[in-house]
Amino acid sequence: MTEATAAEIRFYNANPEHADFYREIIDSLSQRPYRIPPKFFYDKEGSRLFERICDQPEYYPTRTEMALLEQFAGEITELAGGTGCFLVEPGSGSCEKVRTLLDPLKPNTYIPMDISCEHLREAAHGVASEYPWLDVHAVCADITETVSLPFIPEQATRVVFYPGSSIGNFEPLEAEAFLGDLAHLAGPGGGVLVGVDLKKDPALLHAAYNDARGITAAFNLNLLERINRELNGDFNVADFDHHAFYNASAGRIEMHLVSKCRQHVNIDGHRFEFGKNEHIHTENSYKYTIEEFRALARRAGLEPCAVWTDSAALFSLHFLRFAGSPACRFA
Ligand code: AVI
Repeated sequence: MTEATAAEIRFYNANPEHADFYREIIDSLSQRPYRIPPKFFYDKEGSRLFERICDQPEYYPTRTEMALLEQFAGEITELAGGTGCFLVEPGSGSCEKVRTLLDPLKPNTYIPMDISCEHLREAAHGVASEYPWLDVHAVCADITETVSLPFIPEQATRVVFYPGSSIGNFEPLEAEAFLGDLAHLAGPGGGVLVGVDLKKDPALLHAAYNDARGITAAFNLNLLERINRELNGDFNVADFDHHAFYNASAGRIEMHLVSKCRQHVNIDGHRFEFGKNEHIHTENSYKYTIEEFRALARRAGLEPCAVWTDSAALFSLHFLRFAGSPACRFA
């Protein structure tokens, strides 16, 4: 379904939300250990809480990546082949970071994509009204499923922007497959710009996922509230704790929801048992060294062109090309 709206965006709705959410929650809680995919964090409230996480002093990735984007927008534009590309942003969220690129990169069309339709619509309208010269085609879809973008002309240069280290929320093999999809989306001559959180002192990582104001805890627990709201669940949210820690051997932050007592929960007539201290594993956030990530990208069919990092080596920004594209000047 597509519709033109007053703020001059085009909105495509693949309607990803309800049916998938119901099926995947019931399936996930029908197996032990319990595990729910992190993509379900992002209903309207979850998206709002995630934006608040990004503003917390302990959560360094957002401000560090923004500074890198501002500092290197000129080089990024050069690598993108100059102005006039079709800029695709899977998982665009609030569309904040892309604003650092729009003036220097001057894309022909911006294509934000997100699973949270309402949030996407608002964010896309915001971009369209702030940048009246820009065509905005918003696509509401689950980006982990195959999505086609037939409105991009065959000969257009495509740049795929995937910031925020969301790549870290995939298991490494899934990340490789997903990067392979991004490589094909960019195609020969196109580019993929990816933000990747770096391995670092575990104390900094621990603090980033256990902020003092409890916003990350609220974000994690909102998953249970969402199940109650949308799937007729009866989780007593106060009977669960947020638990986040760095698993050094796996190179990832893990987030869990821990049952404080023995209890059972009903979701639309399905009954699920929880022992005291039993966990629902809700997210992994993998951290990579620059070389680990470059190796992953190469396996996905992408050639590393450039990488930028901050002086404290907290975060990295990679520009990659479809393997077989003309050589990268910054390689
Ligand atoms: C979206 N993603 C990259 C965030 C992360 O850091 O893994 C999600 C998040 N979870 C807790 N805090 C932030």
